[in-house]
Amino acid sequence: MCGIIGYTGARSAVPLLLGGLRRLEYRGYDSAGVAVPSTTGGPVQLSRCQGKIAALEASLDKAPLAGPCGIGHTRWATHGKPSEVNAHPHRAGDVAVVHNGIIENHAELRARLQAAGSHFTSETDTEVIAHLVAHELTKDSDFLQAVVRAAAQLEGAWAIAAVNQKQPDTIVAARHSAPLLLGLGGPGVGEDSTAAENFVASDVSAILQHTRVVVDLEDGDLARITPNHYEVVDAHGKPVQRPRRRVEWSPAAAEKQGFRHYMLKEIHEQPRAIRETMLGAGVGADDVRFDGLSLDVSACARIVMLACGTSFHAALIGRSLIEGLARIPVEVDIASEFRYRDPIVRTTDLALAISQSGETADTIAALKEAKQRGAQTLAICNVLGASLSRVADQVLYTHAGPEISVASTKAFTTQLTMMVLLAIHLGRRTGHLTAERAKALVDGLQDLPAHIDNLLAASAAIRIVARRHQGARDCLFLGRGLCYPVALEGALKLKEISYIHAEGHASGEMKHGPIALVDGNMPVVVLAQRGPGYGKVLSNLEEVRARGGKIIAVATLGDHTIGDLADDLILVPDVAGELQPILASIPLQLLAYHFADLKGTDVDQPRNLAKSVTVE
Ligand code: HGA
Repeated sequence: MCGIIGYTGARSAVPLLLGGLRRLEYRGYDSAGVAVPSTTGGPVQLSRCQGKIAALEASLDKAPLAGPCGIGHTRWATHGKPSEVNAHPHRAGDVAVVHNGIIENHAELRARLQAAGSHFTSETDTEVIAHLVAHELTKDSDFLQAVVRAAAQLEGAWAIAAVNQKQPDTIVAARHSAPLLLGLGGPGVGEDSTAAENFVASDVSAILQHTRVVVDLEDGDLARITPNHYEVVDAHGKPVQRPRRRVEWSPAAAEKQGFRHYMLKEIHEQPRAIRETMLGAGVGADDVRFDGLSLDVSACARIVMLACGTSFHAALIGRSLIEGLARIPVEVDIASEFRYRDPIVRTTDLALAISQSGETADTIAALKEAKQRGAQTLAICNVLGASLSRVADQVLYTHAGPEISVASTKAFTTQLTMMVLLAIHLGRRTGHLTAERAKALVDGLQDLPAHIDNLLAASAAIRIVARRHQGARDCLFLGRGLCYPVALEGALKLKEISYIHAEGHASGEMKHGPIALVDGNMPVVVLAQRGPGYGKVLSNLEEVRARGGKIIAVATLGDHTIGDLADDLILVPDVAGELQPILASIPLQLLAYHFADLKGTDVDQPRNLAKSVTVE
């Protein structure tokens, strides 16, 4: 959510901080700011703005801040409205702090600090951190240990970066239930450094241009960086060793590469991304091995899937796939609900958490809960080394590459691909999936990238459909069976980026309520793939038509019946039922994209949203 970057070295900090913040802006974008220790004495210099990074850049153009060390932040407000005074960094005494997360005991800390004479200027929970550190520095000038003592008083979640005017080349960072890593620069290590330098960031994409060598902080860790040195300590201030890691994602993968929006680029990356998912899984002729995965399938009585948002929709599809192909019972839970309903978890359960970023706070908390109650744990995520991978016993990576657009596309279809692969893997081991059927599915998977390329070629035609319904204020999405969650996801995508009110329903549920909404102004997107239930979908279409609704049908190539019932028709190649959700998702992504683009919304950074929801 909020993005954090810090730099200390020989170069001017502000351009590096702004470059990093631009790459992080997708995480949160209601305000931004930087803090740079002064090179001429005086307090740490601040520049903060409400709105996007462009506003901060404009303000820094007018009033530049000089110095070779600094911290920057792009905010997604949780405590206090988006405004300049609530924007980070927050300053107290010699200290300035940026923070991602929520300090749950901020009210009592604020009261205590105010009683001791601290003067607060913002409504945020974050400001207490700055005052606590400043207060601790009055007892002992060791900056790192002051943050250790301050952090020990916090409850909640935080990734923090702090600077101190008294040690102007030093940044202290702390991580507790929110992502943070160090980036190591300097000659021979960094991508472009000629002198000693180091970084801290909430997301590797912020620093990838400058270094690929990172140190992942563990929960509870704190770190001190100077241009020449870094050290990591645990929550008690005792030194700990954390390994270095080389990041293989190229900076180009996080650029728009000529596409108008990241979302459009990521939609077009799906053929490649799905190939990568399969390569990573070890797909054989009639089996999927997942080298390194060891699940005792015979001991697994049930799978409990935990996820939020788009990943939750992938989980719903995964449930049908695994139950269908492996005959293992599966339950799906919204991660944010799971731990608050005193769930029944047994040691024979496998808890499977799904999250693109692997940083989704609700999903991490739910998986921890399941683990604590004795379940085996497995995670599916996209980002290597993410927090979820450290909570789960085992991890499957989707290898979709960086997803920058807030609205998820390639992360979803690669999750669906992973669900098919996992269902094949499990089905072969429970003995319910024959080699012949597995081979047909594997062959079908191999054909998907080419099918998706063909669907992407229909983007212009889908734009025409979106243009025809451009005035719509509401939209209904209907699907059956495996395509019911696709309808949910289609509706989510449309509302996220176009702000058109959209609802997804199981087709059979329409007559139990949603049909009351249907009129001549209401486009109804119907997933009408051939297969079981097709006849019933046709009946649903008739019901919509009878009420004057406008039908956009997503149907199977070669279907000559449906054209007479639909106002607009989008055809999808005929593939095995298990693979239909992947293909059916593509036109819905394009439809949402074109609706939003025609309306002129901020497609990649839709209002009120942020990528990677690291607060509960
Ligand atoms: N609680 C802080 C930081 C918000 C955050 O981490 N969002 O993801 C604030 O409201 O400023």
